[in-house]
Amino acid sequence: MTGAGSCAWVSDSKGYRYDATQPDGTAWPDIPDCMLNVWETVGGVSGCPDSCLINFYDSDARMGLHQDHDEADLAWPVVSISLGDEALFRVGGLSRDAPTKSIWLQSGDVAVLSGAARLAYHGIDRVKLGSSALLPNGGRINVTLRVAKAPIS
Ligand code: MD6
Ligand code: FE
Repeated sequence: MTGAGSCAWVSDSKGYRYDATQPDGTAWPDIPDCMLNVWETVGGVSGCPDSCLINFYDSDARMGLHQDHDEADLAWPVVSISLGDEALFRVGGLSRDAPTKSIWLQSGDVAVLSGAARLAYHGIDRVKLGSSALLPNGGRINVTLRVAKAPIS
């Protein structure tokens, strides 16, 4: 896991949070323009994300059902870009026990959680190793763009 932008996600002995610096105290790199372009194209909002999370999944990585609710203003969308091996994405409703649907996300697919779906429970059930040739050693990279604290103009 790593990040970019004016704040990104860290986990340490103090817990999980958005932080303005990396664990070694240095600033996060800028969010790449190619990622900002995706946000502009699909986000449907004016104002840029201040936070970009970059997660690597190996063949047995999973992400349990969760809501993205740690951002200051939930009116902003979350935009998620899938790269590399296909992943089985499960999305449900506003309660953990609501019915869910599953969809295979392929490299280049973009998922947006916004509006009524902004707080939908979602997760990754599995990654299909070797289903994409993008990464030399396989696996999947998920990039999520968010306005975590305040939009960048
Ligand atoms: C993933 N995605 O695709 C995990 N969150 O690896 C997320 O947790 C996610 O796809 C918010 C909005 C879209 C997402
Ligand atoms: Fe999420």
